[in-house]
Amino acid sequence: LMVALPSVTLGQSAPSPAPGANPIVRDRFTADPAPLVIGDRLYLYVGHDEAGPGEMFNMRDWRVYSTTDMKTWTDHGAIMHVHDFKWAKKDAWAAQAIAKHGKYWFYAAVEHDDTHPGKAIGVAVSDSPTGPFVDAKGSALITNGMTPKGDHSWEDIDPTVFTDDDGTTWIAWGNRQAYIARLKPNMIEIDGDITEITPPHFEEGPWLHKRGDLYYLTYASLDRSTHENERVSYATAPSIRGPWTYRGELTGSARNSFTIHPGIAQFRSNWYLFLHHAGLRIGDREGALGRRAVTVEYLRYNPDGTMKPVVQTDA
Ligand code: FUB
Repeated sequence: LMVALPSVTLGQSAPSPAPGANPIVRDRFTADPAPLVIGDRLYLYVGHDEAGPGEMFNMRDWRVYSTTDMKTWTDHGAIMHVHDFKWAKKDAWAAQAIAKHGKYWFYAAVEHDDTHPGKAIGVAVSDSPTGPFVDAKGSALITNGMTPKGDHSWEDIDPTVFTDDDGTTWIAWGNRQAYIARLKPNMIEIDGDITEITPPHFEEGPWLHKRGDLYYLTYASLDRSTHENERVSYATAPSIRGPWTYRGELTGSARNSFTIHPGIAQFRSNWYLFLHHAGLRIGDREGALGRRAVTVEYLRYNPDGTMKPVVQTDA
């Protein structure tokens, strides 16, 4: 006998409406959302998708939007162009900003020039969350060859930065392998070892956050045996140094963008999960792998600290 079960797994909460209309930005294609809360305002750093026919990605600058109510958004424009990193060739890929020492630090993945072929991570700085940001180091913070494994040229992407209660800022990143390292107080140098922390099915897009006593490593996961799109999965730990315990999937498969790229923030009393999909159409331009749209959903926790499943909504 087959019994039709509700699509929501028992013990999990039903999907709840998104906090505002999705996608957040409708007049251009945006990707790789990275929230940063400063006082009563949430800033959202995004990549800017401009892929044309036959192009996988075409990303040249980063933009920032902000909100005070999660419904209406202010467009602060482009905050940095990929060529503002003089050593970068192209590809303004995923980034995250963090506040420290009264400044705003912006960590971003790009394609390095031919002196260090492959993806690399740069760091830029500004006095304002809305920029303009300038290269803080004059060279890459992380380049090919620095990591313990380093088996492919696009490994050093998708930086996430997190300041622990003791004031130490950590950076995690990676593609197929996830790495973590401490940043020096100057924010522009790695301090000590780079450690591999790859959780199950890790693909890319790590995001570090803490709630209560628990540390979370949330990421885009890919089960290579299923040929599905990325999902969001996560692990938790009692300390930023681990050990990390895999907690399973947070979302279903990305609808149509292949990538999904999580970003998490607490704003006022709620927690939010930012993602992207490829469901936006602008004029005759359809959404695609390289024409994405950032979205936001409520993020809720169980009493044991695990996160309730999130369904990506359209509105
Ligand atoms: O946006 C370019 C790349 O696609 C990012 O670095 C990945 O996380 C994926 O979203």
